[in-house]
Amino acid sequence: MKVQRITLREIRMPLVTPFETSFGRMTDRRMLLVEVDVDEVTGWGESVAGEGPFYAPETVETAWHILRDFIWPILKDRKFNSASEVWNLLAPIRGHNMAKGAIESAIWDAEAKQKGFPLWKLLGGVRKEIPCGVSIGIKGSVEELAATVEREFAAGYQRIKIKIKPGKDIKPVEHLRQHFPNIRLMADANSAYQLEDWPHLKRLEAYYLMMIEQPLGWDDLYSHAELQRKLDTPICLDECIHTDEHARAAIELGACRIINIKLGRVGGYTPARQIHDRCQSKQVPVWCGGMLESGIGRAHNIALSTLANFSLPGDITASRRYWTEDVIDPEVEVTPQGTILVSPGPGIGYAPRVDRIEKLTARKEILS
Ligand code: OSB
Ligand code: MG
Repeated sequence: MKVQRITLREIRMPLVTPFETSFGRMTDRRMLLVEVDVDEVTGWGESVAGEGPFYAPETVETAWHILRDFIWPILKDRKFNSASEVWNLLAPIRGHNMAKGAIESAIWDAEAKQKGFPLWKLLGGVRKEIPCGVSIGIKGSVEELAATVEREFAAGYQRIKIKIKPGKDIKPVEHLRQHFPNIRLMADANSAYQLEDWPHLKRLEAYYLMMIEQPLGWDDLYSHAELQRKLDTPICLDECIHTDEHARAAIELGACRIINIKLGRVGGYTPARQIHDRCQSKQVPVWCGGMLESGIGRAHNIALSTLANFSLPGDITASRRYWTEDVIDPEVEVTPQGTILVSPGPGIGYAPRVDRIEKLTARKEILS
């Protein structure tokens, strides 16, 4: 295999509803899409880097720079046997997982299309239907939050995750538990707390959450291990796990009991599968996180979620929850049972709508 050409595009789309987390409020998304031409076949990937370095250090700008100035020079004229080798080819570049993940996943899509296979089968997936949960941003009032939960639950979603931050934590969780005693509920703090806040976090245990996601520092495994010893509720790590080595350390230190795997955060399918396999061998369940992706990234998340140890509902939901019109055909839909039926089509199984993508493109660069 050889990459003949890479097309970078930045597209902009407004979110159907603004999304607020402990690190900020998002109303529009800027997304970097990567189109790769590999041996006459086209693959697509999406970088999950944000506009600013507030969830992780990378941004759309840094991902573009790394793809153009460092990744392309490595891949240009380079022959390889399969997409599974790309991660190692990129090893000289330290970090920048979101830039790597965008192109690595696009090359996997191209390989699957070349073989006439669905990508999930090429990856070794075993699930034809994946369980879905929703992630709900911080709301202005508990009533507004409860109304949103009511709607999402009625749509079939199997678990509800709410974003929390200091001052917007115990009350919303307590309110939801009073109104919805039986739903599968969890909270994501996106690193909004300090270890000293542990007695406060302990109060959340009265509401039997499935897990608390990333309560402490974005790169602080050690404090999470201390916190996990004080809590009965499982900690799930998101931001902290950017490599397989971090996953190993987190599990061995007891810093979490569940891991959220995001393709972009770890750098693509090769590291995502390594982390998945490691967790499976240690009986640590995983689920697939989301980053408010367009349909391209969403389709990749679905493929990843077919692996056996993705046993908990992920943050992968219908296109219409985010976009008035998505960039893929068909759009991602969720069944009334809160599942996504995995597409049997080749590659990612959803066709990029290139005409629509072109219309949304704010910037484009072809590397060949
Ligand atoms: O922490 O999981 C997170 C969105 C942007 C950045 C970080 C996170 C999120 C989400 C949204 O929770 C998940 C989604 O619906 O795509
Ligand atoms: Mg998270």
